[in-house]
Amino acid sequence: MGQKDKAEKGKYGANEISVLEGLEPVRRRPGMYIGSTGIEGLHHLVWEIFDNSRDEAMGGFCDRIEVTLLPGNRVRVVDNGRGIPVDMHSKTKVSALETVMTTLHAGGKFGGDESGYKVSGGLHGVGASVVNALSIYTRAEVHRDGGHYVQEYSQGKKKAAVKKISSSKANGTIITFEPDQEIFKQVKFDWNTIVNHLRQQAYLVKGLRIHIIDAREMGEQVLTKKKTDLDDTYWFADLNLELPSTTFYFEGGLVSLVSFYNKLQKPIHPTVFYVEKEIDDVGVEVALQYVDDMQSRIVPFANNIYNPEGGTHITGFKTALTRILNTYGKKNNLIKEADGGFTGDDVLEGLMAVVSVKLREIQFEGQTKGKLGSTEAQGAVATAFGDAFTSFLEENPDEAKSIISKSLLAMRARKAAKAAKDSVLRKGALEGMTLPGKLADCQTKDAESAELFIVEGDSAGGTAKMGRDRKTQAILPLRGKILNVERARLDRMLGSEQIKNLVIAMGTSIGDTFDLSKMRYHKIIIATDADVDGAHIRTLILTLLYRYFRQIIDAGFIYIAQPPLFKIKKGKEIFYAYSDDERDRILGADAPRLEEMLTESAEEGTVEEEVNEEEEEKDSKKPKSAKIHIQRYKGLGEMNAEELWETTMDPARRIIKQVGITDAEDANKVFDMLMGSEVPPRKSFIQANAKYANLDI
Ligand code: 0RA
Repeated sequence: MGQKDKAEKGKYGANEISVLEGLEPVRRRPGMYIGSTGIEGLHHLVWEIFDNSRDEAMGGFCDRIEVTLLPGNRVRVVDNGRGIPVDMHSKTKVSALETVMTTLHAGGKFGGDESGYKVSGGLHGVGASVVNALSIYTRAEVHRDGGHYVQEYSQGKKKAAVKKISSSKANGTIITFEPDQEIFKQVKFDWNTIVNHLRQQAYLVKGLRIHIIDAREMGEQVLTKKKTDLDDTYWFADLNLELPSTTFYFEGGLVSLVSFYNKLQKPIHPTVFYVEKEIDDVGVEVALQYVDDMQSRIVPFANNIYNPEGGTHITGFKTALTRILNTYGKKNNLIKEADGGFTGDDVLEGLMAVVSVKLREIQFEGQTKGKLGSTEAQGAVATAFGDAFTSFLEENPDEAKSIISKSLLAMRARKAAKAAKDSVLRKGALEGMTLPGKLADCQTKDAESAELFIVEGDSAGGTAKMGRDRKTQAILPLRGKILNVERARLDRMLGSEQIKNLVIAMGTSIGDTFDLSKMRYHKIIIATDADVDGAHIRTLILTLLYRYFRQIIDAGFIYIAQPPLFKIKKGKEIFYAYSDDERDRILGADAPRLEEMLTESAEEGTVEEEVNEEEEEKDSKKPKSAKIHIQRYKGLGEMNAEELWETTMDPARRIIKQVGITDAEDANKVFDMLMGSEVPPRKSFIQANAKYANLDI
């Protein structure tokens, strides 16, 4: 259930709740309420129940929460808050507890609750009914008003009325639930997922103690026996059960979180900056510390929900940070006139920050809660953080100096990188260079008929040299590995031997002295393998051309080779297939059977299978077909010189695709994406996009 729904319903008191819906919609469309019925949705149930207790803690009514994984897929969440009210609701004539647990959107104020924290006040228990609806068993226990009250449910329906089972001096709520296997694909809670989520929550609510216990391996009766001598809202954590368990308690809140993140780092100033302030109804909390590192990390939360894509609060934070460091630096003569000023990126280097906002009405951008959209957060963070950070710098001049020095360092590095790049691009950087030794040039000096094949790897390069028409075709092998290693910065690549080789071979020079008329080949043909590395190298070359040699693309000089994927021998005849479809067309009636064999052993690379001729003969309707032999090419290196010539290089028979500016533009975008630090998305992206479109034959 979204925070927005909670917030909206929060405007109504218990007696004013007009729309009390049953829980059927939740069971009909669980995804709408918990995101999915997969592993994430399953854990969402725990978060929903936990959030209710956490909200109670944020209101200052509770300082301890315990989450236990029980045998039989049950989860038990205990808090020592006020307890969900159990008194009669004047309109529905049922216990407020029952209303909270069995009706949708029942998040009104109960028992005159005016005191809660603005985010949580009066919004309690909203998600509980959703969890209840999706559980085959739920038990709600409340310790409140001198009694211990209990009600049980199945699939959101109560089994009986709320019952007082004993007296109790305690206060608090215990919810035990067992997810319904009819709803969830797999009911298996993940210990690490739960621990990581709850650790983060412990940091966000300072002073809150959170116990997590894994009692899944323990007999239920042991737990029941042990409880007798304890307080009614009993804590398994106090029972010495010798179970896997962990407790989180961070007095420092976000300051502790920043210190935790920086545990393995070298801070460049001792104090973790911290501010907590409310501006125009927006609660703002920021903690930060700079470390001796190039990376930066800003961790954003809105109403304690992590926002991996940032949003308005982060925009406000970054703007204020840049402005304030510039103002302070200039005012105190730490930034010289000639330095200009810090950019947004300069002040981020080495920064570790947590930004957390609390809003009454929360809006996210897009489908997920990944990005905060609430506009008021931007100004509130900028003001609250800005004022406090200015004071911090003024009160701690030594720390201020360290931070400014760090940003100055980043700024100078940025300027040096730009100067280095400019100097490569400057007049004559490549002048007087001789043609690279790696290049096997062609004989003709007539650029119009000359072609340059860029081939992946020395071995394919060797084959291409043997297979080519040396009169018009030049070969430049590129080593794939180097390009991968040096992918970090394009401008740095211009310093790489391999890229230099390519630029010198083309003859046009680069930057100010670029001259299209000096182009030595009017066809540059990129021939990389049909795999991930090949796609990567192709992207890199296209990006380089897009950024520094756009005129060459516009002139139509760039092509991509299209080697065949299969070689098919039918008796004495040889066919090459450039796609799966084409392979099937060539195979004709034999296709289905071969398809099977291919997919079975495709992982091994080369597949060589023959159709069983005896089986063929059994099928009397079909004429006896010839012996069939099929080979899948994974790379150019698998072909011999003759095959490479016939299929990929011979102008009369080959297929090549001309690269247009939009292809290069796309490559440029992909290149930017590939620079991200996460490997799996990069890899899958390349794999998904490794095929070409629009073939010119
Ligand atoms: C409504 C009103 C009050 C507390 C709660 C709900 C409440 C809900 C949950 C759910 C889990 N733990 C909870 N603890 C409290 C306040 C009633 C009052 O004013 O005393």
